[in-house]
Amino acid sequence: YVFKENRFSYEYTAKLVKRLRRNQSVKVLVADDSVVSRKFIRSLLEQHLFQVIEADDGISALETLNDNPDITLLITDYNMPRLDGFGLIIKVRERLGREELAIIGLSSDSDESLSARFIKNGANDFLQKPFVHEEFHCRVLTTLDSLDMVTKLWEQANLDYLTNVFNRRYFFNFYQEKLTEVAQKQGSLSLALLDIDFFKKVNDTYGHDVGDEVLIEFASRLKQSFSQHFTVARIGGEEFVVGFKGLHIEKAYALIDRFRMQLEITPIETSKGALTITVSTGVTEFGHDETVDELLKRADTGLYEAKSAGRNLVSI
Ligand code: GH3
Ligand code: MG
Ligand code: MG
Ligand code: MG
Repeated sequence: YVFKENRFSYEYTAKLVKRLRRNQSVKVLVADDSVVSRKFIRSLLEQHLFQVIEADDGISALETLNDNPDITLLITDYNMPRLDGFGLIIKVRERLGREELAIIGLSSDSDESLSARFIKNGANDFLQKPFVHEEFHCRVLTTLDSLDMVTKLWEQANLDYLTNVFNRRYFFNFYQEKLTEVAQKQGSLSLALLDIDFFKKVNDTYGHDVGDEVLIEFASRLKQSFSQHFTVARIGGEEFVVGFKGLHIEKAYALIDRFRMQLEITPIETSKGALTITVSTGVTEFGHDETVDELLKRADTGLYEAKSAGRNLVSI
């Protein structure tokens, strides 16, 4: 029998290189009270180029996770002082789901029920010590591969395919949660609904592909301007929203109006030349107990006014 994927084939090497490159960006936290065990696991992980952080018990593991939100894998021992492996993962899972952080439990304890209990409490996998190196690597890689897959699925479900900002589905599913949170904390939130002016004319004059180029660049500028602190989503063809959590309407208005002016004076480069694009926007502020739909409806009224008043305007 000839294996399709030959060890020395280009495809095999390419896959390996891709994995190693992925591993370099993966931070792994190893929680174990035994220094020897920690160093051993570190050396195994470092052979595969992972970044490794160590914690000597459950409590310090929690603190380390808090300080390093970019950790993607936790490998934890069972028996540890202060807080054991179960206590640790129960605490961790209150905050981080399986799609955010992968956990592999480890123990040299001979109790056969450990593995099932680890997984029931939120671990993705379990390894009995002592283990064969190859098994350790297989489990780590499989766990990370499935995390990657979940992330990809999540992105495909929630990001807009053309512009890579959040899509309509994300906005309607998740923004309600934000509103509830703001209402509970008596905070403020404003919402802007943006619609590109005469966009149909771009398509009609230059073709649909150029229309797409404009949408991509428009979204990228929105992202550049706002996504670090706020939510940017494409909810229709050439309609976008920016959710300004924490801002009253005056401030949101000022930010959006600055964006509007900047857009007007900075033409968008396309394959058919530079095009001057303008946008009309309705901005509104969240009143408590409102739904996303109600909020959006009011923003839409503002948008309609901005269009009627001549476009390239922001209306409250
Ligand atoms: P107004 O100033 O009143 O907003 O005029 P408008 O032409 O922008 O508005 P209208 O709603 O009539 O046109 C929106 C157009 O956007 C129509 C549709 O073909 C186009 N469109 C929607 N989605 C896409 C897309 O993904 N790519 C491209 N190229 N065009 C799209
Ligand atoms: Mg221990
Ligand atoms: Mg429109
Ligand atoms: Mg339009």
